[in-house]
Amino acid sequence: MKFRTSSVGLFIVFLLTLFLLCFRWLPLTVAQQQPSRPHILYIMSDDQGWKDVGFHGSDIKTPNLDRLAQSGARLEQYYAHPMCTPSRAALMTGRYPYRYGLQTLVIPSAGKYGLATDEWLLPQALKEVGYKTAIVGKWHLGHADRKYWPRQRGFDYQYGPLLGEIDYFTHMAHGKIDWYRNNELVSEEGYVTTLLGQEAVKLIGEHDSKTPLFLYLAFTAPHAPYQVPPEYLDQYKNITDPNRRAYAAMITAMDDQIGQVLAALDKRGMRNTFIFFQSDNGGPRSAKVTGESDTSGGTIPADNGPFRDGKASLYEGGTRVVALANWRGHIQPGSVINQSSHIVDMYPTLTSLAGVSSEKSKPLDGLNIWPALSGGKTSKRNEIVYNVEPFRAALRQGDWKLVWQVTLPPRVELFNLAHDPSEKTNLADNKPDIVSKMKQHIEVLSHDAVFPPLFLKEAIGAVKSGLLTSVSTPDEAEAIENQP
Ligand SMILES: [Ca+2]
Repeated sequence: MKFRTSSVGLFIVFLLTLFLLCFRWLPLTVAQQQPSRPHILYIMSDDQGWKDVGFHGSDIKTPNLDRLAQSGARLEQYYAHPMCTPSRAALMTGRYPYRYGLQTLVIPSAGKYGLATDEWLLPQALKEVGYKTAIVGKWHLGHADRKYWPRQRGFDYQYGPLLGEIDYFTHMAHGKIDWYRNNELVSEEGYVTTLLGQEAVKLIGEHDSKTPLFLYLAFTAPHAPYQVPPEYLDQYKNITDPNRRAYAAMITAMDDQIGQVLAALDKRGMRNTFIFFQSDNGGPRSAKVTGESDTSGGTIPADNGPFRDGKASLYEGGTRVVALANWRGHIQPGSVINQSSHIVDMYPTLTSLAGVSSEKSKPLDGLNIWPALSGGKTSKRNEIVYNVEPFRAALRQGDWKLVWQVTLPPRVELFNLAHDPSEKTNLADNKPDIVSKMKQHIEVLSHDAVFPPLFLKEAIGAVKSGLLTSVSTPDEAEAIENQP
């Protein structure tokens, strides 16, 4: 009996110890895995080259971005899509753009389509759990119908342009002002980059810091046209090429505004802010893709460092973009993340940090990369889908990357990115098994792609209405021939 009593006592002590251990262990685990939800500042630059920041060794001055990188994490294998619209759509949906028809090119200024309204967007998800949501900057996910506008897609507040490219001083595109505040056209004076920074500062200044804030600050810089106030141009007297000089100055002007926004967060005591910065695609390396404005006065200014080609291309120069994450007390200063990640990953990463539990989104392509950002844990991502289009596709699996031009004459390239990040040596003939396996996987993915992409659908419609509804005459042909 005595023996039995002491056994029961020991058992109770064991249970109590276990309980206390669990009690102590649980909150620690929760604190590590699900930190208290932060404010979110998501900064996007437009068409910035991978190398065009101080922390990648550029001569372009970006002291505020450098400071964020030094006190946070650089993501050195971070991918986006090669152009504006698909990248921004991927951020908003957490899903690859081929699933909803935005995989090809960008929404042109005369385009009538937009991001499918049955997608459940990031601001909608964050708003549901109490975030105040604001976009300050470029949208480029549909402008011809209000149903595509940011205020209709989950943003409480909107300021900036809807199109892909505007004049930095007149805020116009093709003779029309493209500058809105909360869906109303506004006529304001000022340089676009400065106006966006000032608006973000004002918004933070007026924000109740007890309410979590999601601020999507989407600069148009340094996208063409290469325009900048003289005080920034004066900082680069050493650069003789006019395009590179203005481009460098535009990036420094943006960095200045980022500094102002960071100061505003500090002033309001909003230290618990997760900050992410990235370019939406690689810097352009061809005049054909700099935009609609004339950039022939100098060189193509963006520098993608060691990476091949640039904007619009599926090579690394178009898709591997400059990116950093910063969150005081949660991300180790000076971290370098060498695991691959993709812009679709930011949706589940941010919604997880925000504590979103609803499953209103369609099945995500993105994976939560917080474990990799916070503690260097291995990401589950082993595959990057660069794009799936009717005429081309690219896929990365591990270190292998397949670039496939499907149209005749077809071209298949296979690179080992670990040994050949500049994609110089095509190994397709040496590794037919890998090529075959990766091609098969792309074909499987292509069955889920919207066909034709919305750009081509609308372009075909425009061509039909133009070419199939009238008869051209020799006089018209002559007039076209004689056009300046
Ligand atoms: Ca862009």
